[in-house]
Amino acid sequence: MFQKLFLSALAIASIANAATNVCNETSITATAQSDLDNLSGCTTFGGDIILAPTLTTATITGIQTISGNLVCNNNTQITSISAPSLRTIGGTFQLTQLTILNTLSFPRLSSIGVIDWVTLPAVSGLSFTTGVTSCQDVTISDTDLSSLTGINLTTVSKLDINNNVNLNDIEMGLTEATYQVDISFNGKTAVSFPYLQWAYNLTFQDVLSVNTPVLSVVNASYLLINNVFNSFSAPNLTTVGGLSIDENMSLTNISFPKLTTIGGSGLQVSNNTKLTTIAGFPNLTTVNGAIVLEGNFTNATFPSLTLVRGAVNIDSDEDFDCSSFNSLNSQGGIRGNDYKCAAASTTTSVALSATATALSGATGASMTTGSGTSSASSVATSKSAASPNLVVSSTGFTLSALLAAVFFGIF
Ligand SMILES: *[C@@H]1O[C@H](CO)[C@@H](O)[C@H](O)[C@H]1NC(C)=O
Ligand SMILES: *[C@@H]1O[C@H](CO)[C@@H](O)[C@H](O)[C@H]1NC(C)=O
Ligand SMILES: *[C@@H]1O[C@H](CO)[C@@H](O)[C@H](O)[C@H]1NC(C)=O
Ligand SMILES: *[C@@H]1O[C@H](CO)[C@@H](O)[C@H](O)[C@H]1NC(C)=O
Ligand SMILES: *[C@@H]1O[C@H](CO)[C@@H](O)[C@H](O)[C@H]1NC(C)=O
Ligand SMILES: *[C@@H]1O[C@H](CO)[C@@H](O)[C@H](O)[C@H]1NC(C)=O
Ligand SMILES: *[C@@H]1O[C@H](CO)[C@@H](O)[C@H](O)[C@H]1NC(C)=O
Ligand SMILES: *[C@@H]1O[C@H](CO)[C@@H](O)[C@H](O)[C@H]1NC(C)=O
Ligand SMILES: *[C@@H]1O[C@H](CO)[C@@H](O)[C@H](O)[C@H]1NC(C)=O
Ligand SMILES: *[C@@H]1O[C@H](CO)[C@@H](O)[C@H](O)[C@H]1NC(C)=O
Ligand SMILES: CC(=O)N[C@H]1CO[C@H](CO)[C@@H](O)[C@@H]1O
Repeated sequence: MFQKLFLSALAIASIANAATNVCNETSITATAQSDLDNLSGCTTFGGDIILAPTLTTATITGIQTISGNLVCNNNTQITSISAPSLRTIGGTFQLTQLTILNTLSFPRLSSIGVIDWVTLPAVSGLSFTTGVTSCQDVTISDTDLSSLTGINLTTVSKLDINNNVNLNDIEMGLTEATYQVDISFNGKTAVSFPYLQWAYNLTFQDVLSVNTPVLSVVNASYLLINNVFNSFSAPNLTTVGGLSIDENMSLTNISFPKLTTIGGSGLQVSNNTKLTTIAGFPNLTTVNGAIVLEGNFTNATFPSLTLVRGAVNIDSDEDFDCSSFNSLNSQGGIRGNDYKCAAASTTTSVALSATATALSGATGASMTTGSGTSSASSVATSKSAASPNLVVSSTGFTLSALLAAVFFGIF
């Protein structure tokens, strides 16, 4: 009786020990389901699990934590990956080039180090019942997902969601994004981050709508390019490092009611075909970089703007009255090296090097001069002729050269 118990205890100890050994491998490559079954006694697997291209399905039973990575790459025959008890992947959950994978079943998974999913064209939904609430770095590209239901993060470093052509809805409880959010080239996606307070860098391209009601700071740049919305509002945004609103063909209305400061990357509003009035910046006082405005606009009003530390380049294909910018310039409010305002009927072009020098107290900068002549199609305005440094030019330099040199260098 005692001997029997003793032997059982030994047997249990030796099984536990064997389990511990296999559980502490730094990496296992599973070429068949039986290789995964070997690990079913491990509550925690200490290393990486790599699913080989020979697998057609994979089920990871028993394991609650994978300390390392879970990887499946370049497998053209796997249809399903599931892990009924898995809660945590400490490293990277990497899935790339899995052409017929259609089932990802991770009902208890809640925490992942990094999500890196690229080219999963048959993955149209996630069976993540509990839902992932912790992940610092997410890349999801080229999947068939229509929503990110099952992934709802409160903080993230990087969120890069691109080329998911059926993705029409992204909603997350994000409060801060410490490095980058880039939502580009998906389906016509409605993006909603109702709790997002700040983001280091934000890019939205090809999206249907953006809802960020409490966003107050974008530290670096905020890019809105090629989107489908006809109206855009950032109701609580006070500070942005740079703001670029380009080629949103349907856009008629923008609203940044609390925006007071734009940083060194400046402001660009370009080629938004239907944006005939550039308004919506009632409180913008300071731009620490350049301003570039291009397109079919007749008005551009910045009632509080007093200081632009970079250049100002305005190019309208319509009748546009440069006078408010001319007076900002003549009052010394434009500190960059160049000021140009060109419209269908008006061109004002000023090299400000000397002015900037005078204002900053520096020496040695030379004043750039234009050709000094007016062509038939461009009439020099006289509103800012009071400035002693004003040089009127119609052909002295091209806007594109200025853009390339002055603006894109900064962005
Ligand atoms: C396996 O890892 C666990 C936890 O890290 C540790 O307690 C145990 O001693 C390790 N066992 C072996 C055989 O390395
Ligand atoms: C799983 O166990 C079998 C039998 O013990 C062994 O042959 C195989 O190598 C193991 N697989 C792995 C990945 O360790
Ligand atoms: C997938 O396979 C291609 C071609 O065989 C190879 O170039 C690529 O590095 C592989 N990718 C991964 C992630 O293993
Ligand atoms: C995401 O999480 C937030 C809380 O962080 C919650 O309010 C929201 O309902 C969740 N959204 C979804 C779609 O589960
Ligand atoms: C911001 O994101 C854009 C692309 O989304 C990138 O090109 C740029 O380098 C980022 N800027 C910073 C300051 O991180
Ligand atoms: C970005 O802005 C937020 C909010 O003001 C601030 O808490 C954070 O430290 C800033 N991050 C960087 C890298 O500047
Ligand atoms: C503009 O700024 C002023 C002063 O900071 C503030 O009182 C006002 O409420 C702001 N306007 C809006 C629309 O936020
Ligand atoms: C705006 O359109 C003009 C004329 O087509 C082009 O030269 C310029 O590069 C465009 N700007 C941007 C930012 O796309
Ligand atoms: C200005 O509008 C015309 C048509 O009205 C369009 O062809 C042109 O592309 C527009 N220019 C810009 C920069 O959007
Ligand atoms: C746009 O400009 C025209 C002509 O300068 C002016 O009559 C009109 O009031 C302006 N509209 C806005 C919204 O500023
Ligand atoms: C609805 C709409 O007009 N969307 C346009 C936004 O801008 C891009 C190009 O800049 C167009 O391709 C879209 O059609």
